[in-house]
Amino acid sequence: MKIKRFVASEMRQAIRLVRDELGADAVILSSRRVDGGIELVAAVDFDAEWVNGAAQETAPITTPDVSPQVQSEVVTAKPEVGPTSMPVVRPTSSDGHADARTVAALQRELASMRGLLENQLSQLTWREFTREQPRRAEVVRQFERMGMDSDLARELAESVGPLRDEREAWRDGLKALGRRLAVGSDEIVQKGGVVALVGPTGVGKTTTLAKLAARYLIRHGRGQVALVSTDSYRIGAQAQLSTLGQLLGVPVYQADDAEALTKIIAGQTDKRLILVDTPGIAPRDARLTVELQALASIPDIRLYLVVAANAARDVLGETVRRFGRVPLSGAILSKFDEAEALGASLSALIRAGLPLSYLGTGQRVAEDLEPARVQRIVSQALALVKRREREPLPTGGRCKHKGSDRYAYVG
Ligand SMILES: Nc1nc2c(ncn2[C@@H]2O[C@H](COP(=O)(O)OP(=O)(O)OP(=O)(O)O)[C@@H](O)[C@H]2O)c(=O)[nH]1
Ligand SMILES: [Mg+2]
Repeated sequence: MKIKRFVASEMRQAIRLVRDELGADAVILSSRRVDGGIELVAAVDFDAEWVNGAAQETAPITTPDVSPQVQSEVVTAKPEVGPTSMPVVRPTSSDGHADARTVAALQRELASMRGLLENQLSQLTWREFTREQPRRAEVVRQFERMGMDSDLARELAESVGPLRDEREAWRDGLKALGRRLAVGSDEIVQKGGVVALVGPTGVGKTTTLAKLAARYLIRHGRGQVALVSTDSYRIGAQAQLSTLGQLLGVPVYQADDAEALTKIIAGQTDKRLILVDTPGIAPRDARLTVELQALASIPDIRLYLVVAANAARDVLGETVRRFGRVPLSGAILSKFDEAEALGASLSALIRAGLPLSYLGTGQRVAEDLEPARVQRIVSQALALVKRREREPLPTGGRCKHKGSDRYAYVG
């Protein structure tokens, strides 16, 4: 179990700190006003076994009823980080021992109470905000229609100055978004080097790799690119890359571990760009950190995270957070052409401070990759809002794309 103390000037900010640091599964154990704001104590990875062990060592102080078979007692926890001691309400079964199911039930209860509290709090602050700053509130609403995270929408709206009308406020909001969105400079193709694409399964890593190779060939000619597959898990992965290599006239190598990869790279002295394909790993896969660290240990390698623009908000946040455990040089947003909204992916990247280098805009290898440009991204995000409002998604179905009708965005 990891317990940590957070201090922030207001509740929303404190909750965000907890989320960013401990993730969405964190449970808030206590909150109180302190000098300079709010103090929250939160925990993650609630460890039922540890609780069980500690239960036997500590005498109960109070035993209020929690359920017919369950009682609770107050004990002092030994946190890994944060305050030296802290009261924790701990469940015990009728024979005096905590059981995992009870702990899980309490965790769920706490999480739903936290949800309720957060909801009420945000409704209250939102009402106040709308009354006091209607222009900024409208900017927040517009960003939320784009699918941006509410907190980020609020932050962007805060940077909107005193204004004359709504249009100006919105234009300022979009400029603030443009400033926050870091983009690359086609640097993989311009600079070359050793580049590995990492990311969850099926996001388009191998296709993007081939697109980058094709873009490099078009720009710099043949003979300077090599592809390396490190995917020895999946049947067909090597064959997929070999086929793409043959189509592009580029050599393809296979590396089964970091040592082999280092040797292959060292042997490619005549190549200016070495592109390394990796197996897809789910963000919560236990192998993730080990695999990423092995890859990051290769000399001079640059890691780019591929995320799919059409992935769910939670998945995007989790992906960026977990893959961000090793230094990433940037992100590539694939399936840009399939996204119904861009706010969630942009929010995740902005929150992580990860520059967006390329956009995958379709399945064609030679054509469907663009260096990321702020104006293009923001214009598309606005066009998608307009399209969704014109053609609402039928329940359970997908909206058909009918060409892009873009708002003008001047960054
Ligand atoms: N529409 C669209 N499809 C894409 C894009 N990029 C990749 N795809 C498709 O997504 C599917 C998966 O692509 P892959 O490149 O095999 O994905 P991957 O991340 O390498 O998959 P794993 O190796 O299994 O983890 C393929 O059907 C691609 O054609 C894109 O930018 N837009
Ligand atoms: Mg692949």
